[in-house]
Amino acid sequence: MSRSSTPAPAASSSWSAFLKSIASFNGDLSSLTAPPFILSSTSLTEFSSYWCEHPTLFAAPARESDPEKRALLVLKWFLSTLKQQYASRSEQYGNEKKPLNPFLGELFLGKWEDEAGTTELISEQVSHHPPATAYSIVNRETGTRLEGYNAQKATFSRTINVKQIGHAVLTVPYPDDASKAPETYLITLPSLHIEGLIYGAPFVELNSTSYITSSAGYTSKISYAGKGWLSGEKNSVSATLHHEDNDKDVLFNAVGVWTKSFSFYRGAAKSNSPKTLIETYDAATSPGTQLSVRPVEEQHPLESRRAWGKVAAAIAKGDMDAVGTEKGKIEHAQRELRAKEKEEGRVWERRFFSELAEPDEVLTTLAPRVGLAADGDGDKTGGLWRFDLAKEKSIKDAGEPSAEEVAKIEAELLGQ
Ligand code: HC3
Repeated sequence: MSRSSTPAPAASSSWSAFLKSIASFNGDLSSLTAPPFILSSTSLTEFSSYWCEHPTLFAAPARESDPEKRALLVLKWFLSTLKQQYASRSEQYGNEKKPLNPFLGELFLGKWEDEAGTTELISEQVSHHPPATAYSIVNRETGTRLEGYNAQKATFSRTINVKQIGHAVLTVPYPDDASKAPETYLITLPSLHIEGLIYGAPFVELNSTSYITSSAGYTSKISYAGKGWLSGEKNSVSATLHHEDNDKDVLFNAVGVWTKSFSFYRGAAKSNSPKTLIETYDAATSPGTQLSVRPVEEQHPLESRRAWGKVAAAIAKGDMDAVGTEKGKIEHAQRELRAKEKEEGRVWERRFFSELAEPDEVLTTLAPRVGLAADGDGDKTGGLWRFDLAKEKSIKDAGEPSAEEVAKIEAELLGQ
């Protein structure tokens, strides 16, 4: 559906009903009943891959030894992820759809292979009520690791406004010096709202501010604005980078449009000139690396594309009865499983992530600088989640599940 065209008559009436319904919804996006034509067959667990469309930019800070330049490279990588995260699904026409709401334990696994080496992604739905997705992305060549989790809290006022809850932690080793403790960067997530709803052509605009602060003392403050917000161009971004010892001394700044190009300058924005320009990053001419995902038939039964395969096929055919039936099977099996667990006094064992019982050192030291709760907002995300290397090892050691195990999982967890 293009932004210039209005929805077809049948779609148009269900769209009006949808608009009416969102004006009074309860803040849980997964409970939104969207009309069929706005349903996506992609699950939210897949969105974790958006952090690493450019593995070379992701791994670049670990190849640099100067702390100030490392912090700037982290900012560059972060800004480069925005286009994929927030605009890749609807850049031109405004057709942001409603993603599939992952079931507890759903997985999305993949890897990128390019000049940065192998970079692996593990994404897992670690909570269903409230919905929260955790992820780990590791570049094997440099040891750079990103881990995090996120949930969304939505409110309605003029449009859908989404506050992202959660954070990410980037661990960046020093090049050729294993004795030096890696740096950690705490990354907060921007708020967003949906534009174009009234025209039946939704797309994401970012707003407010997010931060990246590091154990070496560098903090980036990133501000987002859109058309109609302040006075700016659609998808405007500006950022400053300072050291905590002197927050008035802006070491670098960046300015531009996150879907197009942005430039990095030395010093504060007021002195930006060709002389202070360091480089310009052009999102449009920076092709990303394709994530590779195993063929569906080789995937673990809880992997997203395999588990939702029948639902996705029904969405593609526009067969809404089949969508309802197939989704219903998974939802029913999941409800049964939760009831059984409750009865037996058990909880679902997450495969790759564990809930942190102790206060997290990264959060304790860095969260106060950027207004994050030191408990990682675990009460709103079903827990404070961290990647569990021991679990990853035991899964690797155990190897692939047998045909009997696959059939059991499909029956008990997915109702297949
Ligand atoms: C709000 C959103 C779901 C959440 C998406 C998140 C925040 C997920 C984590 C990623 O790292 C970044 C990200 C990008 C886009 C966010 C989605 C945009 C729209 C979607 C809503 C649930 C859909 C609302 C339905 C409709 C029809 C209005 O588009």
